[in-house]
Amino acid sequence: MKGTVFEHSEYRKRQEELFDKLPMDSIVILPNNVPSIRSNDTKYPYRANSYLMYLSGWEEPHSTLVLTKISDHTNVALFVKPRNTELEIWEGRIVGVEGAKNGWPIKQAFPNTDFESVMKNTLKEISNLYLFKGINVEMDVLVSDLWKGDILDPSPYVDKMRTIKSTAEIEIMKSAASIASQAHISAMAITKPNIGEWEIQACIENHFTLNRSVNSYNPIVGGGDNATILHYNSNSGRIEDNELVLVDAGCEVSGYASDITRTWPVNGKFTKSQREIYELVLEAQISAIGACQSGYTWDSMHRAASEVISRGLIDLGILKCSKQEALGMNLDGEFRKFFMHGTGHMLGLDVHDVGGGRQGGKAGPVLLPGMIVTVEPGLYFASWREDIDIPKKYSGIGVRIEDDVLITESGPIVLTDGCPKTIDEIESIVGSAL
Ligand SMILES: [Mn+2]
Repeated sequence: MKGTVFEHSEYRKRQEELFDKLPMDSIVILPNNVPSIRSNDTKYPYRANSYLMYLSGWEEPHSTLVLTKISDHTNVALFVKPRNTELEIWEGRIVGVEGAKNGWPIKQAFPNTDFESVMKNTLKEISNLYLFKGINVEMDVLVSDLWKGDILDPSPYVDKMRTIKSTAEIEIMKSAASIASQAHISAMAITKPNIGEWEIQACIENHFTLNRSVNSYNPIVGGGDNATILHYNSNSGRIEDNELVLVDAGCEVSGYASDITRTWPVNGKFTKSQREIYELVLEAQISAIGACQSGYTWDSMHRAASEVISRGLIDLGILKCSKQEALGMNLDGEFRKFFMHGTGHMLGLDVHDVGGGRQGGKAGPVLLPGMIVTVEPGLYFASWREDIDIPKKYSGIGVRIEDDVLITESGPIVLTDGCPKTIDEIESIVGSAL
């Protein structure tokens, strides 16, 4: 049975850091995700809650982590599903109470059936109750029955910790980045005109599985106009000879995500119009990566990307307005018609990880060494949009380029730099495996 991803000392350090932030006589309750049904009695693949993995390394469902700090004495307890031979014959081995106590960074383990009675006693001694709400509805209801005071939210404390990745976390994220980079290269290499979007998806997922990782989100493979749908994921179209394909796919290794987008021509050669848009997005992306500096505010990368995009849209004759109108007072100008999302997000246990900011005109949090962010500007010219008036040669083009970037004292490190993004590199790889 598999144990924790990291040394126990790493989890204990995280628990201590949380205890330091809690007032005296506090309890933190953190249930695991509830398994969800796909169809009749088959379930979706189970994924443990990111906070629970972060604080304890525990992954089994029907479990709850409880941290208490009562007059200077701290305790970490886990309520778990008890061993059960009959159930284990069908569903696999269960770690159980003894196993949890011996193999996980906790002080006490109880069967989950004891949760309510243990809580009734513990709650008599505490004054502040923190609950990770919205993870398990039954738990939310039970806690509000047992506790009549305010229910506090512990997530801001842990979110702040989760934004700064440890050396061990960075190592895992490097490996997720490198597997996903290779997957994109393999997909480029088998691409040819008339390929099905699903064939590119299959190539990428095959690479993930062979490297013992899973999707960190459903891959987006959009050819031609489908590339202009931001969350397209039916991946069911064929891609014609002169079209681009946009592939947004990342994997998860030991709970940690990578997130890469590349856009390439299915026939291996960018047309002049495709090249103009691609080069503009690439310039914006490189400029935004340059803004991933320790001490810069969250909005810096979006500002850098938006400035390049705004200027470029004017130069290409797509926007017919001043630079100021294109950019807008709060990065909300005309360019938003074609670049309608943010430039990036935090990356970690969640693909859209905790601790980032909104990307409008607000400064947001300060970037610090150990943070990992994505940088992913894009431009989308859907041919079906009636609200835009653009040169016909750009109609049906969607381009996004996304890398995963580690902030360090000495500047940004692109973890996904194994994945080619220059026009020359891409043109030499597309179709090379055929
Ligand atoms: Mn992303």
